[in-house]
Amino acid sequence: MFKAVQSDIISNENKKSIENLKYDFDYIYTKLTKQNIDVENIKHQIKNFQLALPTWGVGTGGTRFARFPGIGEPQNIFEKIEDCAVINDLVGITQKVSPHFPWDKVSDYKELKEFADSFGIGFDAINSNTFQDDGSSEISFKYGSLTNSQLSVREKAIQVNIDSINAGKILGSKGLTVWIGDGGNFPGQINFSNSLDRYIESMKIIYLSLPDDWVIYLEHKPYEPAFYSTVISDWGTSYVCANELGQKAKCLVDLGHHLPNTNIEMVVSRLIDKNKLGGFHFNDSKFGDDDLDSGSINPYELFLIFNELTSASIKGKLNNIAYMIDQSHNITDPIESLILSANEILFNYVKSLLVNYEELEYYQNKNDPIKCMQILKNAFKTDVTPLIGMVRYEQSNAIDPISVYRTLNYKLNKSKIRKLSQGNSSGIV
Ligand code: PSV
Ligand code: MN
Repeated sequence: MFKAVQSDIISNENKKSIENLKYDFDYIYTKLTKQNIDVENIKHQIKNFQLALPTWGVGTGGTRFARFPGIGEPQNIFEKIEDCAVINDLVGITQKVSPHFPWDKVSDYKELKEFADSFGIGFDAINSNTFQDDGSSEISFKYGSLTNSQLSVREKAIQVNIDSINAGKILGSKGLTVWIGDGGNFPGQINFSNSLDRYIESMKIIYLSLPDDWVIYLEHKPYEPAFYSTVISDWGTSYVCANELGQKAKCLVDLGHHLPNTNIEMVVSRLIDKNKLGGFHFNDSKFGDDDLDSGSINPYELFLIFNELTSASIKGKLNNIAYMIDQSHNITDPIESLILSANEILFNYVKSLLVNYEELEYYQNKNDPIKCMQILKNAFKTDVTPLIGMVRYEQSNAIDPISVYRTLNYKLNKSKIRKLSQGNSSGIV
């Protein structure tokens, strides 16, 4: 198997920080053990945590105003996988990549799978793109895809999804994520009822092509690109549709896809209780679907979401949850943003493992909000960096991934081989 980052580079860099790490680890080990927390078990959970990287996330993103491509940007899915392999070699929890078809152009899926295999990278959920086309065909997604009033357009959108499933079968994926941008910009433009009926009808046809061991993730979003109404606008609509489709249909929660002030952790709890939570697209935001780096604005929210997941998991209420990142890196080297985001997500997951949920429930039942808040805050304030660092050290990943990455001059080296991406027009990738 190829290593995107040579093992000796990582081990040499690790040598520089191991002494400090051991000191910090011993401290946290003793502290947590005194609180009756099984540190070995937490290390085990860290080793099992997996988070998929989006292929579109390793390219420089942009807004509708501009895009400023960075040097050494990946130009195709093969180069994107190479960048994802760099991240995985450093952090060790991102073994899978979530592609976007037909955004990612592939002529031979077998060749792609072999290439990814050679780096130890697998494929997570396939994202189907029916929110865009080049406008050259009369059968266009301009006025919607799966909900379009024209049967020919709906059929085309259904086919994109079936093609995505077929591609995913070759790649070893087990899921399809469907997000549609369908909606309207003007009151009266869209018949709310007819468009939802058409969505369900189209999705039922796609569902028939879904293998039994797959999950179809329904991703909702309140607005954008349509600014007046969106067909699958909220988790309630998503839940209703997932129920109509059947057991293999689950709801996907993208953290940016909620109206301001939505209590996302409560949405998560509701979906868990109804056995309809499928997975996440992690990112952070201040105003809307900003697609900022996970945990960069509101890490406490991330922690509270993981509290719901961890407490449900302890009660045996959680099935496989697909964790994915979905961000747009407009001004940073996407590799650095993804490393730090993977860290933030993992940190907050690990912090949720420190909460004593029995004790929390005891104080909830005693109606003691201060004690409840303290239990959560104490876990959130605990620095779990040494626990994660030690697991990384033991697994030959980087104790400090960003500093190792910077020693590689990776993008500068790649810029000699990869040409500067064309144009600085807007768009995600
Ligand atoms: C839409 O905003 C979204 O969150 C969907 O997941 C898309 O597939 C992704 O972003 C990429 O644009
Ligand atoms: Mn998303």
